[in-house]
Amino acid sequence: MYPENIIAKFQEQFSKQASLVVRAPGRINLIGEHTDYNDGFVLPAAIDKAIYFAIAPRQDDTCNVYAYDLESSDSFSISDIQKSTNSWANYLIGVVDEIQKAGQTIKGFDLVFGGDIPLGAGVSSSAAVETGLAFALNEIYVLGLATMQMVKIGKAAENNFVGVNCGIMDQFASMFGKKDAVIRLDCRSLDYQHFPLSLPNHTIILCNSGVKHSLGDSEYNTRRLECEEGLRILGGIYPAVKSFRDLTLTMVENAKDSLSENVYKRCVYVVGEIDRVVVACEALEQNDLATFGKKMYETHDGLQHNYAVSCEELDFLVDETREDSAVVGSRMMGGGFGGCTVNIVEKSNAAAFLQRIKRAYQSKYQKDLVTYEVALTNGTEAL
Ligand code: GAF
Repeated sequence: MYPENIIAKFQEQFSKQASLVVRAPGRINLIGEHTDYNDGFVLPAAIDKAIYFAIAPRQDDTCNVYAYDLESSDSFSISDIQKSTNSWANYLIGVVDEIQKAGQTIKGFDLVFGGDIPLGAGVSSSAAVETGLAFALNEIYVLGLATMQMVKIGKAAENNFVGVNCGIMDQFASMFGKKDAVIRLDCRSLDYQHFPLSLPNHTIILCNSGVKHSLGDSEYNTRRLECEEGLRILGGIYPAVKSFRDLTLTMVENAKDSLSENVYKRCVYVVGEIDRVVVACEALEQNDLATFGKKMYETHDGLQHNYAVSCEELDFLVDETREDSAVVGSRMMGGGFGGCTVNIVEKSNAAAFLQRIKRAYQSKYQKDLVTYEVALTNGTEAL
């Protein structure tokens, strides 16, 4: 049971006690997909699935790290930062690198980490690893980093060391999560607001397609480049446009002939999605779940047809909910090409929904559908 197993493993591995235990949660995102790196809005929340860290400082430059769930260890020096052949270790090494690049002085550490965030399921296990280590190093070496700085260090580790050009949402949600609340983040100004999410009659269920396409990371980076190209061309046509936030669908439509078909579709999606988050948040404030759910379906349709980051299994899972009156909204979540759908489902009908969708998935793909009912929790914290 986490984190006791992590703490015990630390003792066994290093024959001493950990000086700090940290919990860094995964995240869901209710709406606002692929908008974070396009200056848009997102609506994520930290969840009750997390990576736990047992850590102690060392006097020398050595970092001994052990991945509990993978039963794999690695070792590196803070004074000789290089990529590891263990891909999991690169999330940690990247954080150490970015902390040092930020001008902070640290020494080595001993670390055991692991948790119950499903890997490759689009619930940000990697961001949790990054923010958790940034938080832990900030504590044990009393660095005095602001919370947003730690978020940026985690993101920079992923961008510069791991090589995924992600936006800020995942690290932000893992760090800034709050119990029973979603967070509306303006990714341009980094202003944010916690929205209490009280769903007395509904529950949030993730359906894990179990699919992880290896092309996901490279396609993610390609989408970013397509968006940059779109913005560059549209900025040339409309000189006042500095960001996707300055565009309307009519403006994109009127410039259609200047854009390649793919770039046009990406721009239509992004401009539409930024607007959807605004409307969905207003609906949430008015307890208008029906409108919120409708926006979730529109997001999925956009991700499937215009942004082209869905896959057959995710489309199947969403389509299965469309005629189910117990489901308010459903869509693929996260970067795409696999992972989970997020569903808002009536509590009283949740069991029947789960039984039906699991049976349908099994019969279509001969695969067990793993599902999670999630609760919204605080962000990264010392235990
Ligand atoms: C991944 C990225 F890490 C996020 O920054 C975000 O872009 C998301 O995909 C899509 O909304 O989780």
